[in-house]
Amino acid sequence: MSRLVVVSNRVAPIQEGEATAGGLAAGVLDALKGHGGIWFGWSGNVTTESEPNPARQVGPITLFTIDLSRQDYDQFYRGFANGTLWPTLHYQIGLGTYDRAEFAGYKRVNELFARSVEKLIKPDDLIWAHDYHLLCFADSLRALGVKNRIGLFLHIPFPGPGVFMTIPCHAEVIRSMCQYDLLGFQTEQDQAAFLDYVIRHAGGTPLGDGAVSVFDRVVKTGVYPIGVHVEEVRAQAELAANRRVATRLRATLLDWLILSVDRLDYSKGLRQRFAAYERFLQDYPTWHNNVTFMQIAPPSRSDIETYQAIRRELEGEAGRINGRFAEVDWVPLRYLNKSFPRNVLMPLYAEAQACLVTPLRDGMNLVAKEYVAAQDPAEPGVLILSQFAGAANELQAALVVNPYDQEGLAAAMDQAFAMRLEERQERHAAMIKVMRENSLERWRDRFQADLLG
Ligand code: ADQ
Repeated sequence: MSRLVVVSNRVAPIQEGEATAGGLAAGVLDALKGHGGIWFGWSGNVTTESEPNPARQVGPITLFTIDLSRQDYDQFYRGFANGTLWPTLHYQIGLGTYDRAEFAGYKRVNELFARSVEKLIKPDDLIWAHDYHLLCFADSLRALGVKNRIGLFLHIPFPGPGVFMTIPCHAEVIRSMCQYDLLGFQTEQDQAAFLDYVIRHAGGTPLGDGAVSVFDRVVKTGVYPIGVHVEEVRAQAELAANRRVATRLRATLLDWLILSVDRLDYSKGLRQRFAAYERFLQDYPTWHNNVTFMQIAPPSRSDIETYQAIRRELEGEAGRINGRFAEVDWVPLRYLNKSFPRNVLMPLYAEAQACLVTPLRDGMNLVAKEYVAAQDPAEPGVLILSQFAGAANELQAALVVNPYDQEGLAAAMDQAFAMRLEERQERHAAMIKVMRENSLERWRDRFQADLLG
């Protein structure tokens, strides 16, 4: 069995004995716990030190981190990764910016990662990189003569060539991506979009089964929808010790709770969701005094202007909507700019009769899966899910909506509250079945097997 070397922008702050973290971290940790291995990434610190930090051992996993300089952070992280790639890969081309110096900084940090990782690896190690921060990482490793199998899993969407080509250096990025042996995507749509670019615009020849011959090498692609630990989520949701906050919440509520949980990000469709809730309150007054919409959205990437703008706007909108509809004894919208630990969050999911997950685009969206997994199968709530979340491919038994359609979303909220128990149970059972099949274990095992093969 080859040793696994995981490389991601950040290394999760793991401690032995603590509850497992979300998505990426949980999957990676499982993979590393089994046979041991290395996890490498940025420490999250911006310093003037160029020395790597001391290695840290957590069980069989060795964690290696480096710091970034201010210039690296600005050009790589705030710049090309989150100012160019993130918006464009989420189809938000109007929000994308481009700067040649930032792309140079992005490549420089990918090279820095490669030089650091090269010192740690043995010839038969399997190298598994994650996400849009590392599109040029395999290219940098190859330049150092590394011959290992190297794979990348992209957690976010990959758009069609028409959108991707708005990034001025698109051809160079694609050429670099093709230095990976395996590129994993969340959905068939993302895989097809990538192959479309490579075949029609980079001279690639399809070899069948997702493989393509391009730039004098063979690149495999595959679809690996990321999942959650279904039983673990339900157990966390039910555990009495975890339920204190949920019980307090329930005591302050009227009958119906709609919950949303997101990082505060423009791709998550919060602005459109607030507008749809206002529409719901306007068009369905029978629910007045009986319903609460609770949006949990801790700020993220708050030193980037587009993120400051969405935060300002939502604060204004929350106040305005409450001002328009609230009564002395009823506040229709609760907006919380804070994060909750998972053991508190899972019982909150279980408390909500409906969950609104309405991103404008999302690679997968694990909140949708966690919400379903947290429900009591005898009395499940209803998931209202954007057709543009990767999760919609699997969770077809959700109420699938178009996040741009305010009236449609408002009607879905009404439908969710009015839905008979039997229908809720049927929809829930169908979603749990797919989620058990596409488990986190399966995601990890299939990717690793394909990278090895
Ligand atoms: P994210 O964009 O961060 O992830 P998502 O998958 O919804 O989005 O969430 C990841 C984890 O963060 C979940 O486990 C969730 O519980 C947790 N989380 C989110 N908001 C939270 C909050 N307000 N408080 C506490 N915890 C919160 C990226 C991609 C997704 C993809 C994942 C995994 O953008 O499309 O599903 O990676 O591949």
